[in-house]
Amino acid sequence: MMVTPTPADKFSFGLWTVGWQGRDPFGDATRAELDAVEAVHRLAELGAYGLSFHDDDLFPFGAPAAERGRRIELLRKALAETGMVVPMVTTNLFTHPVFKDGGFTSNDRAVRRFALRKVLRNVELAAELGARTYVLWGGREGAEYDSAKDVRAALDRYRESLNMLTDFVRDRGYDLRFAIEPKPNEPRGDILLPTLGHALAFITTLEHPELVGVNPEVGHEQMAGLNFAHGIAQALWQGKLFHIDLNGQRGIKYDQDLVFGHGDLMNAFSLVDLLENGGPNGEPAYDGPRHFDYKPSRTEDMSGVWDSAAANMRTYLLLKERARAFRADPEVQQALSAAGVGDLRTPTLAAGEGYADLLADADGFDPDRAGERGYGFVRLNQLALEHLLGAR
Ligand code: GLO
Ligand code: NI
Ligand code: NI
Ligand code: NI
Repeated sequence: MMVTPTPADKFSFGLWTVGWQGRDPFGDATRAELDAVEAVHRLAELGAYGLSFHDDDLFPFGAPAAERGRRIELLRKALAETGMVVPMVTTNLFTHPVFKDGGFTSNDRAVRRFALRKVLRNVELAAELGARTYVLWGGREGAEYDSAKDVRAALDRYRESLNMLTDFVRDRGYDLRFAIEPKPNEPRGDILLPTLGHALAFITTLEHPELVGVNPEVGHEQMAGLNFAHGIAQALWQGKLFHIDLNGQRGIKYDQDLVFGHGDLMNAFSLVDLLENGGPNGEPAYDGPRHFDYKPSRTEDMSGVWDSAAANMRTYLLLKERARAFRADPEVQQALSAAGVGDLRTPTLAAGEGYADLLADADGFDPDRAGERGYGFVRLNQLALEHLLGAR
């Protein structure tokens, strides 16, 4: 079984994940600061291929140009030494108090202009480092009180910012696309563009929708009680899965950011099956980074941090292997066929058939008989579960 990650698996990590010091609303940091250069080396040794970061993960907020440049050079050197790449970059528009009412959608216009400048500068850096995706997580874009935010005006401002960003990459000729990361709440009481579906609908209103997709996160959709694998299927169907944040979440509660699979394991299995086997002919349906956005629990010391980083990749590869075995099992193929799963690919109407033909079609369909059909979905799901458990 191949559970040793290699760069070909395209695993990437946020610098803020392994670098999380364990500070939460109730407790202080439980771990020391992690140096970016060390993170690159350790992740490379574990078999990852990429590192992503927020501007402020790499250099402190408001760092003078020289300090910013020095930190970037250190990162470049670590990348060159390890062969690691930077597939995605993002902006911190949430930590500094200036963003307490949001960045792009703050009620304060000067804050909005500052936020946009912060993003533009960092997009420049992303392009220089060869990133292909720029993620926008608007954690502070929202409200606690309905009367405090004009949601339609906020969406106008959100759109205005996105339109400027797509103009910027077009003018500069950057090979970079944007990915919106939805989240229903936390840190704001309610966040704008709370789910995948809201984000996909919003994107259709932009000037350059082709340059904007989504970066869905397992835990975020599950915080809204939604089926993550279904959401990913729709994002793929709309050609909008530009990036993905993998982690684990147990039910509708705060954002847990557990290791991938340490939450809804059955849904994680379906997700990996979809990503790896969901192409039209059973090939992968997604070829971007397998990016982990998790938090090593604050109970862990540094060796626990690296164990947890490795655990994400190992779980993914184990699920990939289990999904392969599931697809290769003749009994599964038979159960899929009995369940009519493949039949859904047949168009409902024949070629050239219109409503008049359909209405005239008395094909002797008997709804009562059709209503007696057993679909065998439970048997199929049990086969999936047994493959997942390694029982088959
Ligand atoms: C928080 C988000 C956050 C984003 C990151 C990338 O819940 O998941 O970690 O993924 O800021 O933009
Ligand atoms: Ni998150
Ligand atoms: Ni999360
Ligand atoms: Ni995320």
